[in-house]
Formats: sequence, structure tokens, C-alpha cells
Amino acid sequence: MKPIPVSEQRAFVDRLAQACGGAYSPETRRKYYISGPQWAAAYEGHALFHAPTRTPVGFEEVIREYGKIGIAHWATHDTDVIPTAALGNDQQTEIVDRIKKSLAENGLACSMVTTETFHHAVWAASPAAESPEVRQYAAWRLSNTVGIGHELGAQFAVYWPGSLGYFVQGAIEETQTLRWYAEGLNAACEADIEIAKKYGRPTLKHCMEAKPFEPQAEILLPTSDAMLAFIASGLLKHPDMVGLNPEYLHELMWGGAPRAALARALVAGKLFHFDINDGYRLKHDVDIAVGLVNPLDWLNVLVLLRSHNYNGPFNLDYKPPRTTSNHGVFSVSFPTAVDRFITLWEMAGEVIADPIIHDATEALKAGGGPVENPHDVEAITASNRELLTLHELIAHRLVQILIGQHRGRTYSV
Ligand code: GLT
Ligand code: MN
Ligand code: MN
Repeated sequence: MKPIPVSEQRAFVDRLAQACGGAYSPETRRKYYISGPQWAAAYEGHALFHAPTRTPVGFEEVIREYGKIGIAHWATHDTDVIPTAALGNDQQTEIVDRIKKSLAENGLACSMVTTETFHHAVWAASPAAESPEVRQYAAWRLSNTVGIGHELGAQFAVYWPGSLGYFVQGAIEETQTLRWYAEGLNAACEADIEIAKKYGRPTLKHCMEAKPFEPQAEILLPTSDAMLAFIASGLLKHPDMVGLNPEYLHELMWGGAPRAALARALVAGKLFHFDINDGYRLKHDVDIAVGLVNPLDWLNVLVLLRSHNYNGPFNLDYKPPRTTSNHGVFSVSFPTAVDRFITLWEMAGEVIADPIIHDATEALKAGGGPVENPHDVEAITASNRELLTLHELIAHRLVQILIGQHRGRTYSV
């Protein structure tokens, strides 16, 4: 192939993206409770070892582009859009008004707000630091975000206590730090009750998000399960207002099974919000777009959520790769992520309706029938021995559905 001049590269990439087919219309995409975070689209490709590869984009552009794609919801950290020094003053009001206008003009709603409690130097010792001034400031920041959320019409507030931990041992006392952290959440819930009354709106759903490692070496609340225990610990004044925002990759990172983590949240009635992405076990937070690494596991995750009527947001918390251009973020990265999600969601519907999986599952539950002596371990084992082969058959069928063989797609040898 001849070199492709820079002036023709966008058109070339767009042509191949078009040729992929399988894209849903913006109208179809809008029917799903899919949210696009400000920080995901605005990520410039930077990290500790990485210089930025993309130029900055503001919320007007992100909201406009999400609108064109058909991403109907938008989420943000306070400082993604408001400079830290402007928080709580007139500039905040002015920016929030501009956001409202931008959302309305592009047909989006704000679904979720979150407070940045990890980047600024004030959080060096976490939002639950020893210094009462830091903790008071943290409580104010969380409450201020709740106010922004109500102003923008959000339903969810997310808390990622990524800096609640340590690098060196012995300097913090964990039980004390957890108590102080709970005080911050309590302040946010109390503020919410007051502000919601003023607005005549329901209170927000407060969602804790775990990540097992990074940015601290040791994290006090590293998993969704740790957070469930924290919510039930008695430290929270309003545990009913607080649930989880699990992130697919964050459960995978510690070696857990995301589907099992989601199941534990479901049975606790705490699956409020879900960050969708992909990545690898036991590596850092690579935040790859949904379905690019573990499509089979993703299909299974969505079968679980569909069959339990999960109706919260699917938040596209991933990072477009550094190799993707500013143009590519909105022309390839986001639309393809949304479309893979919708396809996997539809496939999950096929799994639920599949007669083979249905019959196999029902047969396993029916078993081989009662045995003469209910304490005869050999007879119990033998009674459904042949049926247990169905486990493997179900797994095979799921792969067939994933690759389209159940619809007649064949391969020659
Ligand atoms: C940060 C984290 C994400 C969280 C964000 C919410 S911040 O990028 O890695 O997974 O969802 O604060
Ligand atoms: Mn996340
Ligand atoms: Mn992540």
C-alpha cells in the first residue's frame, strides 16, 4: 500500500470504520442507560510514564460529540469542569449554568457526579487525613458536589477512595481512618437530604467504587466486598442511601470474577451503578474499552444483569488508547464501545432465550430424581452423573452464541 498522507488519514480511518458495519443508530443508542464520563473523553493519554498524545477538550465539545453519537448521559468529577479554586464561588455557578445549557442543547442528561479526592496535593494524606481541616474541606467538597448534582439533575454520586491507603506502614491507624472516611460520607448524605428537600427531588444514590491497588500501595477499601462490609459496619448514618459502583476491571485486577462480585452486590441490593470497561487480571488500571479483552466474560456478566433486571447506568469508564487521535476518540473509540456493549446486551438476551441453555439449566436443576437412601453418598453422586456434562455443553453454547454459530455461521476446514 502507498503511504497515506496526513490530509487523507481521517477519511481513510472513517472509511474502514464504516466498512466494519454493525453500527447502531444514535436513536437506538439513546435507548440504553449508557453514560459517558467527561474524564474518559477528555483523557489526553498521559500517565506517569506517558506524555499526552491528544490535545485538551472541554465539556462543550465532549457533550456535543456524545450527543451526536447517541450517548444520552454524561458524568463528571467536580474538577473535570470547575477549576479547584473556583469551587463554591460565582464561577462555579456560571460553569454549571453553561453545562446545563450544553446538555439541553445536545439532548443529554447528567446522570452522575463525583468528587475528585485524589489528584490535588491537599489529598496527599487522603480525604480522611489526620488534619481536621483537610477532613472538613473534604466534607465540604463532597457536599458541594451533591449540590452540583441536584442542580444538573443527576441521580447518582460516586466515591472512589483511591487515596485512602498508604505507601509506608505504621503511619496511619486503619480503624481511625475508616471512621474519618465515614464522616465524610455521612456529611454528604446529610447535605443531600437537605438539598434534595429544597429542590423537591429524591436524594441521590451514593455509590462507592473500589479499586484494589493504585494510586496507593495499600488501599483500605480495596474491593466491592470490603465496601459492602463498610456500608454495613455501623459507621454510616444512612447506609440505605449508600451502595456500590463496581467497575468491571477493578474486580478483575485483584483476580476476582467480576460476575461473582456483581452477584454479591445484587443479593445485597447494592448494585446501584456500574462502570464498564475491560482489561487484564493482576495488572494496573488499563481501562480498555468494554469487550475488547474478555468478550465471553462480558456476555456472561450481561446475562446476569439482564436476568436480574439491573436498570442502573452503564458508565463508559475507559480510556481511549494513546494511539487514538482526538478525532478517533469520537469517530471510532466511543461509538464502537457503545455498539459492542449493545451487541453483547442483545446476545445476552439470546442466551436467556436459548432453548438449549434453557433445557440444560432446567435439567441440572431437576437432577436425576430421588435416591432410595438420602444418605447414600454414592447413589446421590451417581444419580445425576451424566447430567453434569451439561456444564461444559452450556459453556460451548455460550461461545457459539458469541461467535454467531447458533445462527448458522459455519467454518470450513
Ligand atoms: C479514576 C478511577 C475511575 C473512577 C473515577 C471516579 S476516577 O479515573 O480510576 O475508575 O471511576 O472518581
Ligand atoms: Mn471507574
Ligand atoms: Mn479503572
